[in-house]
Amino acid sequence: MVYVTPDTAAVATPSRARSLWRPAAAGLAAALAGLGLAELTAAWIAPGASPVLTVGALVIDIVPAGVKDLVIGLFGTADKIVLIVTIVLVLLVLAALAGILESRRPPFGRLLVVLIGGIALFAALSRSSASTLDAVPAVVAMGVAAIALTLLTTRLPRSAPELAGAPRDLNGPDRRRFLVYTGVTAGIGLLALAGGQISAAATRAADAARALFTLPPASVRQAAIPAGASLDVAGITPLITPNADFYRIDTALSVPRIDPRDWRLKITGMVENEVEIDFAELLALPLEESTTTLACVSNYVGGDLIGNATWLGYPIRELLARAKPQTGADMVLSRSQDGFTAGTPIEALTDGRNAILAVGMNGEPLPLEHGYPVRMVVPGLYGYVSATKWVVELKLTRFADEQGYWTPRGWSALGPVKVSSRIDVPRAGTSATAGSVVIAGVAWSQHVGVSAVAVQIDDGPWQDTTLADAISVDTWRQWAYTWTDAIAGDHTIRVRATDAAGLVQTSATADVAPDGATGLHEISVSVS
Ligand SMILES: Nc1nc2c(c(=O)[nH]1)N[C@H]1C(S)=C(S)[C@@H](COP(=O)(O)O)O[C@H]1N2
Ligand SMILES: [Mo]
Repeated sequence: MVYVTPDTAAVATPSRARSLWRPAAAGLAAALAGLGLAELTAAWIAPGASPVLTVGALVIDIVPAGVKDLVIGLFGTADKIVLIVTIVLVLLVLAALAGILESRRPPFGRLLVVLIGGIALFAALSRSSASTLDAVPAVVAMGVAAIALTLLTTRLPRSAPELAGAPRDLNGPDRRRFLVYTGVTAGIGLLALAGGQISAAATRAADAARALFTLPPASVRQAAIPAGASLDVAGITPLITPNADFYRIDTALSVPRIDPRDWRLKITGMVENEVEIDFAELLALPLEESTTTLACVSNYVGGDLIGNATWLGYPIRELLARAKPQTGADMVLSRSQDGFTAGTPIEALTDGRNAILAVGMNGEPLPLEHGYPVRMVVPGLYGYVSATKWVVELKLTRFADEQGYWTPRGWSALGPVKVSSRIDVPRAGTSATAGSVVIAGVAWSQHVGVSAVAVQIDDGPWQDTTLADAISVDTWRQWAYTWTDAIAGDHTIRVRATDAAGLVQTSATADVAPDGATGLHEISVSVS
């Protein structure tokens, strides 16, 4: 057989482009076939090991926090789609390169394929919940792509006659055969890719159906929410965040899908008795309802990575009491099915607050993306050190010995929520009509409680606002203030909360890392 040689490209300028695009197309088709069959395999036998998603998870794990924050800032919640599209684009560029390499310097194209496959294999197996089955999609990708690449590049139309000055018939049998092979290979890849998506969607639908089971009634009901806890102000954040609007933060590219019949929680580590409990046993315990505001440490001042829900669950302290922690243990390292961990002080789980293993959220089973079937909710602590979703293990240990997922990545081992407040109306940057303008929002200091909220207009004095009734110290409180003499012009409005311990929200700004943002939420409004 005759390969397109670098000499061909160098000498025969008109055929140079042709001599590049055909091998590139061969590489692309080989990659599509490999990727498609690998994604299909993943959807069938290893739902957690989709090569694109596991490589994406690897990227999330290794990129520096600063880059992550930048990307989240740029693309908001589209960040995962952007990541997946980027991975696919990089793959396609490398695939074209592999085709060109293989046509000129075999076997370097195949070596590149093996290298890419090796990265996918590493990504699949480095997940903490990885099983040997998870290696299969990456191996399929590597094998299929390498074989397809070899077959296609050895069927490239011969270019020697072009070099000899006698251009081939470009519609000749070699070219047609090459096009057919390439087209069929790419077609198989696309069909497999589509099949994988359909199969994954079917799994998702089945899991959603399973999630529609009926929750048992609460043994301890949440005390009725006082009527005065909600202020009648248009545009204010609702007191209870609907599940569909609840912020979502996690490191999981594909939501873990746990069959509740398979779910088990183990309490391990520094305990007298290891405890294991399954889902039916958990549901049979006296479940309690409690309303708790959950906040993310990455919530910047004025941001919306915070939500308030009524959770149904079982107190973690009761299960810890069964396990009998040994003296010296000061941390519960909770682990999710997908490997995320959070280190929570035992104190916060046993001091009587509503620290629960939650199964329900606002009257529904936990939505899949909020931790179905079981997650932790601990009032007073940021989610990254307490709110493990898809939780499967509680390990009693010591802060001196172990760290939760985010701690080695630049976040504090301890994450108590900081007192903060936010202006929801008027919306930042909007205009208002001169005269009477209602300013309103929410303020929080979980497990301490909010005792006062004040606003400042331009550089005027701080004015006390009207606080709605509290549900409990664990939830945010709405507040409102009527600005009676708003005059035309541009104005700045600031808000400041004071917690029940007398701590006034600081105006000193701090970044979200390592333990939560500080500063005052400030908006600009133009009055006309
Ligand atoms: N399994 C798992 N649980 C997790 C996380 C995660 O990445 N994986 N992120 C935590 C963080 S940082 C936050 S703020 C809360 C968010 O919970 P939500 O998505 O239900 O709002 O979940 C916590 N629990
Ligand atoms: Mo978070």
